[in-house]
Amino acid sequence: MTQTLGTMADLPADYVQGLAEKSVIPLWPSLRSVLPYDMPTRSTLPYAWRYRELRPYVLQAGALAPIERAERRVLVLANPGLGLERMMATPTIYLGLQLILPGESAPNHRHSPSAIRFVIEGSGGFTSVDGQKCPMEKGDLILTPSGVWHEHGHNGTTPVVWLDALDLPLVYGIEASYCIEGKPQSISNAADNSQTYYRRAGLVPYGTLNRRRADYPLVRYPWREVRQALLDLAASLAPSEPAHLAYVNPETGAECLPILGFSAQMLRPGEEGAAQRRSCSAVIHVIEGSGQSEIDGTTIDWEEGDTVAIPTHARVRHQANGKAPAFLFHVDDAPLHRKIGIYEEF
Ligand code: 1HN
Repeated sequence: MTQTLGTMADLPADYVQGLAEKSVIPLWPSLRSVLPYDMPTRSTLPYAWRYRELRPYVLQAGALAPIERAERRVLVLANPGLGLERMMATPTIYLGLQLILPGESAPNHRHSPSAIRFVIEGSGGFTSVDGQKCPMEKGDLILTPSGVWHEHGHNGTTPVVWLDALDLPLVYGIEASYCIEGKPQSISNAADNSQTYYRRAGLVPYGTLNRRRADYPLVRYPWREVRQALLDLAASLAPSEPAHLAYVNPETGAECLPILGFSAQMLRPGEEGAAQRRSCSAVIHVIEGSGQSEIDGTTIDWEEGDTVAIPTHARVRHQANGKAPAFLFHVDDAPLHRKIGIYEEF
């Protein structure tokens, strides 16, 4: 093991200067900072955004920013360890709280980053995804994958707020983020695919057996059904087995988006959550209940509506409080880690 690497100060100033003028620097003084032993260097902090504190600001944005002048009315959840301007909850995950008021619409566009919406409150909102109108009720997950047209609207009577999660930090970081504006979509009157073609796990439209599989066959995952699936699963598991379901592409069984992965977990009252260390970064969003997460030895309390950032390689344990179960929505960059061959569990 190399114990002491040479530093810049060891080198003659004119040598360093001569290299810099040619846009070259020596590796060895910086090697350990880009390749630390055993554990990556992380700037991301374990951090909780508290919905109870943020909600008044979200609603105030409704008065301060007319939708026509905002395009998307969003407050960005920026990890304080990464710098507010960089708009990163973790190095790959962008998060925002988006508000849409009754009668408003947010115009049609498509972009290179992939996005999801996870509804926090309100009823009557919808996102149209390539002409498919997806109702947005509390806890529903809506996908708007890379390159797919999407616009939002609101037919209800109370404010709708949802959590946006995008792989924007990665796509922006590789200088590949851009957007195209479109005309309003022509919306089908049919129910979305979660209510028709992909009504139940294990059943797919017969025609998919013959044809090339769709990239994104299902873009809405209704919470009502996910919640019931978790309750049924938990009832049949041993108390030590986690009640945790991944959202996947129903035709391939693979993760539904290329970079970010999504899952839902039910923490039973009294459940001793197992401590887990994974290579990927993640966030949890509290759908229902309250509890706490221990992240690298720091305990963070949470309640309904809160969102918590989890750095890469952190040791994590989640526990529900009290007598009721807690339901968590997880976003992580495990699909990216798996694709590039760096995914690990410790
Ligand atoms: C976007 O397209 C939406 O469509 C929300 O609702 C947030 C943040 C960055 C880039 C694109 C949306 C976004 C976004």
